[in-house]
Amino acid sequence: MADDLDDVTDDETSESSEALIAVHWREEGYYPPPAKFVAQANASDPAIREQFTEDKFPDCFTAYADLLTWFKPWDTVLDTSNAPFWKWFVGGELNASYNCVDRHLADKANKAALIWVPEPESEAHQAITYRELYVRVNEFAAVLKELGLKAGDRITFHMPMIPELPVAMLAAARLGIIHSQVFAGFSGTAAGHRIADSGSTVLVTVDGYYRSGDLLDHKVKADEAVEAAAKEGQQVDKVLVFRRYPGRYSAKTPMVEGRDVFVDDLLAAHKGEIVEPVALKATDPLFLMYTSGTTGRPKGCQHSVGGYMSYVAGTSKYYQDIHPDDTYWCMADIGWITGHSYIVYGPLSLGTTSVIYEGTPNYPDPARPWRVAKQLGVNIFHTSPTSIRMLRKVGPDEPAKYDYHFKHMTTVGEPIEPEVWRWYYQTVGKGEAVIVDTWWQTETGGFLGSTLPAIDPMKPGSCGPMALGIYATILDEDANEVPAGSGKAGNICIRNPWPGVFQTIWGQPERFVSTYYAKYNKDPKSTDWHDWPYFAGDGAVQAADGYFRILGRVDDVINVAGHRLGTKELESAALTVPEIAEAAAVPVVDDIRGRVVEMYVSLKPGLDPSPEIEAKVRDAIVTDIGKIARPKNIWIVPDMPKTRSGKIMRRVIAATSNFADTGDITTLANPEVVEKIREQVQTAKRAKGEAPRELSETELHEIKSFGAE
Ligand code: 6R9
Repeated sequence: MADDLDDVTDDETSESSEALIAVHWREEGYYPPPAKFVAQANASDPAIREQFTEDKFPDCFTAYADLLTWFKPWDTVLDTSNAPFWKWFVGGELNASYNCVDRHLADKANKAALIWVPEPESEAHQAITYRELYVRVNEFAAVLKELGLKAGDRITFHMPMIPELPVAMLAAARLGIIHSQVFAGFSGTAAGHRIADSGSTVLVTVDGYYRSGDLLDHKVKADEAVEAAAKEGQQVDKVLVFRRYPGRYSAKTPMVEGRDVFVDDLLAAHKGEIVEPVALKATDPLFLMYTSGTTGRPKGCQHSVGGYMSYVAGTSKYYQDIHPDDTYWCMADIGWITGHSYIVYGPLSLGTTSVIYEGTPNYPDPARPWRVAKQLGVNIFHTSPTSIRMLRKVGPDEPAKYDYHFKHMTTVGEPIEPEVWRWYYQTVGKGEAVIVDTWWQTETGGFLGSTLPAIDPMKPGSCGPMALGIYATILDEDANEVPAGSGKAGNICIRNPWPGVFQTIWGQPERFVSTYYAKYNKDPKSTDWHDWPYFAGDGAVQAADGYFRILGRVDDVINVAGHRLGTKELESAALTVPEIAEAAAVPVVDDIRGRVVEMYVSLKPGLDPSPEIEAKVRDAIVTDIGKIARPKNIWIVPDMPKTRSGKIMRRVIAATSNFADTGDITTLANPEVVEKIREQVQTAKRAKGEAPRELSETELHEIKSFGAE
């Protein structure tokens, strides 16, 4: 990626032209949206597109901003004067918490805002009305205020899928405190890095939560997080601990005197307290969401109050087709951007009922989601290809046994195979539900590519056209446009700013520009948005019908079950093991999780490979990042294949792990090592029954060009 261009050698530049490959895939047939869906849809008139054509940009997006309640209207829709740090709705003032909670009290006070489904089926679900949400958000805001937190301060949450998480988010948002929620499955150390990067002095956590039938001790991770943050010079003064069962401590890890406090104890002093929502500038930050990139340091993507809220409200209305009377269930985790935008801020801003599920989809059996759907009357369902593949594998016939009816379903996070799409459509959706395959990113705040559900026909495997007001293009390495219907792939870019786009990388503005905008910008001084295409870091092809098909990352990021892991993060974790001299992470195609990680490591001189060293590497990765990053295999190899300039050729080992052709290796400094590694790895994999099925054209392309740029 652009921020690594300095050390690109000749070997790499010649390979990057591989981004421009011919992609042949079978053209899939179209599926029209069901008539019943069309009849009730928020957007059913194709004329809506005309309101968002390029000549109406940027004013077209006021239609999204108008879905919110503003304390003060904006003067300028889009200010480009400090390009590419776009400012939306300048002069406007609003509050996200007010928009998601207070404004619904007039007509929806007794309607459920959230329905929380605990993982144990013996525990009843809990409906939280908009009035109750109002009370809880205000009380927790009072706690935050008492701690001295104010607008512009940062606070880190390391919380699982319990209602206290959206309550805490909305309480922070009420005061303008910038929240940074770290996925609960990430390790304490990973949370600690993010605490340090954001400069948070308060960590909010919970004693325990259920995952696959176990009540996990989560508090232990807070201790690790505080320690990791301290190592980076960031002191955490307070750890606020919610209790999974109020009044009863569910963790084994002791509370730290003076630092750790139970939230239910603190709340007692603030019963019924009201904290007025702060009128924030539209351009003030709402939250940070960390994601992985090409370097080891995670990127804190900073999202704005006004632009972000407008964009998630607008896309929730037109693309999720949310009406206030719907029961909407997004099975993603709030620890990811999908949960922020499409469990919390989008749905609640529209006053709907949003379901939150604590546990794993297949607990205690793969029919759980369908029982929940039936019991709660869910009619909009949102999940990832990984979950769909898993439910299809372990319970292909379960949906038919349950009387639920979805009108709308979403898939997000990774490309979905047409076969898997068809099972989702026919079996989960019973042929009654429309599907949107939404392509977007942590950075983009909301959907970029998707069909308009009542207007555009669906095509399995393609996300469809770009969303309203998003003008995309596919560029080759020389910034030439790759035409639709050419069958060629390139880098997908968005030519224009949109309200949901992140404002910067927290504390790394240069990286923001170099990673996302420098690649195709020809005039760094320009304040004309036309000069700043947004480089998404995904490969894509556009068919003759205008539909986009996303092929996957073009950078060193591995998408495991829809979650981005940076190779550098994985490798630096492995390198914390004293025996390790070099480490390289590569993706391996996996039928359920899309991709999984395999690590290659070489040892310091004089050391011999051993299962203990392997275990140390595995533990280091789980400790530093979390279980999600646990490598499928760790290969201790005699040497890494390298270029003459000494760079590890990840594409060669990626090909080896995937039983693909290693391609041209004559330019390597040590070509002889390739055969040795192949013999070692593939023999061991065959013995474990891990030889993969034949790879598709696009999978092959990703593997063979992995780490090329
Ligand atoms: C929302 C989210 C972003 C990366 C993105 C792309 C992949 C997401 C996709 C998809 C194909 C889709 N991706 N949605 N690929 N089809 N519908 O997932 O954000 O975690 O930041 O990941 O995920 O590669 O660049 P994030």
